[in-house]
Amino acid sequence: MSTSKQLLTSVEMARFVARGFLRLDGVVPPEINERAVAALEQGLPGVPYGTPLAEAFAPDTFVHDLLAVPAVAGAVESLVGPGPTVDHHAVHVREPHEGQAQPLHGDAIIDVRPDAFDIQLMYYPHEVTADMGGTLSVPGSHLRRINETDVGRVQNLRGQTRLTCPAGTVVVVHHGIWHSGRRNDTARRRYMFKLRLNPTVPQVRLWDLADLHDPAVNAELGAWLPWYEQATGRLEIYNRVLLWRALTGDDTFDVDHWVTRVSNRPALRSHA
Ligand SMILES: O=C(O)CCC(=O)C(=O)O
Repeated sequence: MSTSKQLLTSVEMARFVARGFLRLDGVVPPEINERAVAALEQGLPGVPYGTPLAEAFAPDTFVHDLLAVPAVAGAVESLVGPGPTVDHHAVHVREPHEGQAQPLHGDAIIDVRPDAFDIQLMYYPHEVTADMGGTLSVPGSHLRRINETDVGRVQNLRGQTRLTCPAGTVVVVHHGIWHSGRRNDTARRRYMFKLRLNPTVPQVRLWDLADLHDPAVNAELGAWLPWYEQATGRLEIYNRVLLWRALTGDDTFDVDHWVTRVSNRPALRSHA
């Protein structure tokens, strides 16, 4: 296994900005997964809010080794930069034959920061099959700001995904993504370890910029998702442009002139 960080490409960053998540399937080696399952069964000690990530987990813990996996380290650095702090972590269990699912929710009250976001790592140390209560999420929902479970009455949205994955999968999500743990119809506990990280640096041009001008970046940022309404869905694209401008420092970037048009405020000229 390579030990260096694998930074995200611009196309991957644009996909994250558009969809609110990034899947890293099976990137964590079996040895770490086995230690993780044993640790999650026991429960993990808490970490005070704001602890520097580098100090939060001792070198002999699975979390320390999880964060050193090059694909994970590269995604974290690309999205929140060096030196993030721990917001909180949690062990999410879907109990065997629990009989119910969680309501759809976002892990945030309405959060209108235009130029900063937190990430959450969702780590699945064992395989998650279709009947095991994999996390349901709604691609492209992260910029539709909601207040926690206020969307709990929503049952199904076109394009939602219910996670199935191999052992050792990490899904990195924007803090605003709508999601819920589903019903586990198996006899086995389903574990997921969640770690929320706060940036401590401006989230500007932190990834591998080699493909910044690849047309695929624009295609990702303009992608229409199946649950978007004809009119309101336009606001998702608009908000992606604002976030991409913040992340790149390029305040001329646009998709279809939408942000440029409404930012146009010619200054009054003084007449001599
Ligand atoms: O258990 C799951 O799949 C998701 C749980 C979760 O992320 C939450 O409760 O916020």
